[in-house]
Amino acid sequence: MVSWRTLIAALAASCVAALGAASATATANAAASATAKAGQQTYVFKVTIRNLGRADLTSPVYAVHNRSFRLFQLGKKASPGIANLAEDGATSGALAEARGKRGVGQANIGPRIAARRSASFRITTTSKHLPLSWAAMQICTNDVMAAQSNAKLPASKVGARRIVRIRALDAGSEQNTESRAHVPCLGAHNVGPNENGVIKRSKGVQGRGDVVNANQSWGKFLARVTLKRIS
Ligand SMILES: [Ca+2]
Ligand SMILES: [Ca+2]
Repeated sequence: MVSWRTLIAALAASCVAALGAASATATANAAASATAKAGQQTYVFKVTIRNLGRADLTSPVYAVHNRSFRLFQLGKKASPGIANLAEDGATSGALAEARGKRGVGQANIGPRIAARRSASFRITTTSKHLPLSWAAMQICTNDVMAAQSNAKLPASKVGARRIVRIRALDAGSEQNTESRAHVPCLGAHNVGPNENGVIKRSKGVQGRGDVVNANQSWGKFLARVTLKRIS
C-alpha cells in the first residue's frame, strides 16, 4: 500500500513539473509574439507526415513563407539544394536556399520518417507566412521525394485540420537507374548519372535495377500529411 507521505511527495513533484511546463510554454509564446508584428496573429501548427512507403524518408526541409517564395515547382528544374536533397537526403543546401530568404518566415529540418511510420514537427508562424513547403527523399530511389509546395495551412480555428495524401515526385536531377551503384539505401552516396530534367510526377520503381519493388517501393501515394492548428 502507498503511504500518505509517498503520495504527497509524488503530488508535490508533479505540481512542480506542471509549473515548469507552463512557464516554458509562456516563454515560448512570449518569444513567438515578440517576432509577430502588431496586427499579425500568431499560429502554431503540428505537421505529421506518415510514410506510406516501404523505405525511409529522410529528414524533411520545410519552410513557411508567403506567395513570393517557392522551395520547388512542379515542371521546373530543381534548385541545387533540392536536387541534393532528392538524390542523397542532404538538407544543408535546401535549408540555406530557404532560411532567411525574402518571403520566408521560418525554415528548418524535421525528423526522419521510418517506413510505415509517422513523425511530427511544430511550426510557429503568423498570418504573413501561412503557405508551407517541404521535401524529403525516399532513400531507395535515385531522386524521388515526398514533398508539398505551397500547402495551405488550416488557420481558420484552433483544432482545424487538413489531411492530404501525396504522390511521389521525381526531382528530374538523376536518371532512374535503380542501381546499387547509385541509390543511397543500397550503399551509394553522392553518385549517379545526371538527368537534366524538371520536377515531375514519379512513375514509381520500375524494377530496372537492384531496387526491389516489394521491399523498397510504395503504392499510389508515398505519404499522408496531417496539418493541424494547435494554437
Ligand atoms: Ca530521376
Ligand atoms: Ca544517386
